[in-house]
Order: sequence, then structure tokens, then C-alpha cells
Amino acid sequence: MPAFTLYGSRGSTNTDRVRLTLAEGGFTDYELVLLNLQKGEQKSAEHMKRHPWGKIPVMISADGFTLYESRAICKYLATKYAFPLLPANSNIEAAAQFDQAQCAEMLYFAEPAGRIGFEKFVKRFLGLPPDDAAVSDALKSVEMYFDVAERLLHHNDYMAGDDFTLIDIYYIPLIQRLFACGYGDIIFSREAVSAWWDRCMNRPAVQGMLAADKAAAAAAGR
Ligand SMILES: N[C@@H](CCC(=O)N[C@@H](CS)C(=O)NCC(=O)O)C(=O)O
Repeated sequence: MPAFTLYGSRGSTNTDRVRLTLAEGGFTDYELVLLNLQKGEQKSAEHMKRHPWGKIPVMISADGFTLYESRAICKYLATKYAFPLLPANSNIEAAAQFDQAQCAEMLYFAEPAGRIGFEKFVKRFLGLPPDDAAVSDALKSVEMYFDVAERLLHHNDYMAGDDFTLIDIYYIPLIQRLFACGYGDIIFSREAVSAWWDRCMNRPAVQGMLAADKAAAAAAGR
């Protein structure tokens, strides 16, 4: 029996955040159950028992422990299986900087970047036109975000300090979504941000997962 089941969806940035964490930890003893969001499977009575807001991802351990919210799942798994992606608990300052970096990522980056992904990517699958005003507003916020990140990354190699952590993983799926929407220049036009992105993308586990996903999508004709 696998250690846990991860309920997710193909092409879900929040699911990919957890999958990247597992890939970085070299952890494969889990079952991935894919829900079809277009069919509304995340709102089924069965799934609503796992996630009170009817969303993915959710993980349920072999002994029934259930957890939702991608970042909480990533942190739980990294702690439980000792993935080297968290600051040492004994280093109170590093742990506080990690929390600070997580808040910045979640509130100042993921919120507007997620809006762009929804307007330009998800709506295409729903057959709906993007709200251009919402996109341009969110783009301004993301540009401003990376202006600040550019200054910070001149002093730190990674988003939470000197080491690659979960925080860097948290960015990857939504930045890839920005690339898919044609906004890669937000990253490439900033020297330190671009160098940080290369460091993240050149990690063997990240490369391996992205290559496998690309091959699977090509095989499925997506
Ligand atoms: N903050 C949540 C966001 C979860 C979320 O919005 N998931 C999306 C898929 S990426 C979803 O379930 N959408 C379907 C819906 O809201 O019905 C997390 O980090 O897990």
C-alpha cells in the first residue's frame, strides 16, 4: 500500500507544486489520483469530504490523515520525509525568513500570477474570452513583484536565502504558466531573476519531472 494518495489534476499548478516537492525529495511511494476539473469531479460528494471547498490538491495518508492546501502539503511531506528543502528548526532566523518568503510568494506573486493564468489559460479551456483589463492589472503587479525580487536576488541565490527551498518550488508552476501565456520576458528581462530561474530549472529533479510531463502530454496529443 502506498504511503499516501495525492488527489490532483493534470495541468494544475497547485498539484504540480506538490509533485515537484516529491520529485525533489526523490519520493515515489504514493498514488496520484487525477480528477477531471472540467467535469466538476472536485465538487462530487465524495471529494467534498476530502476538501471542504471542493478543490485539489488533497493528500490522504495510509492511516487516514487528510491535508489540503498545496503549500501545507509540501511542508508536511518535506518535514515527514526529511527532504532537504526546509531550514533547520533550530535556526529560528532562517525559519522566520522562510515564512516571510512564503507570505511574499503567496500574497504578492501567486495572487496576480494566478489571475493571469486563469484569464489567459484556464478560460481558454472553458471557451471563455479573457478579461483583458484584469490581465493588464495583474501583469503590472507581477512586474512590480519581480522588480523587488530582482533587487533581493542580487544578494541571495534563492528566494528564502542562500539555499534552494520549498519556496523556490512554490514559484515554478505559476512561472511556467506565465511562460505558456507568452509572458516569459518578465523573467528573462531581469538579470538576477533570470539567473535564479536557470538555477531552479537546471535541477535534475525539476528537469526530470518537466520532461516526463512533456512526453506524456505529447503522447496523449495534448
Ligand atoms: N490555495 C489552494 C488553491 C487550490 C485550487 O484553487 N486548486 C484549483 C486547481 S489548480 C482547483 O481545485 N480548482 C477547481 C475549483 O476551484 O473548483 C492550494 O494551494 O492548494
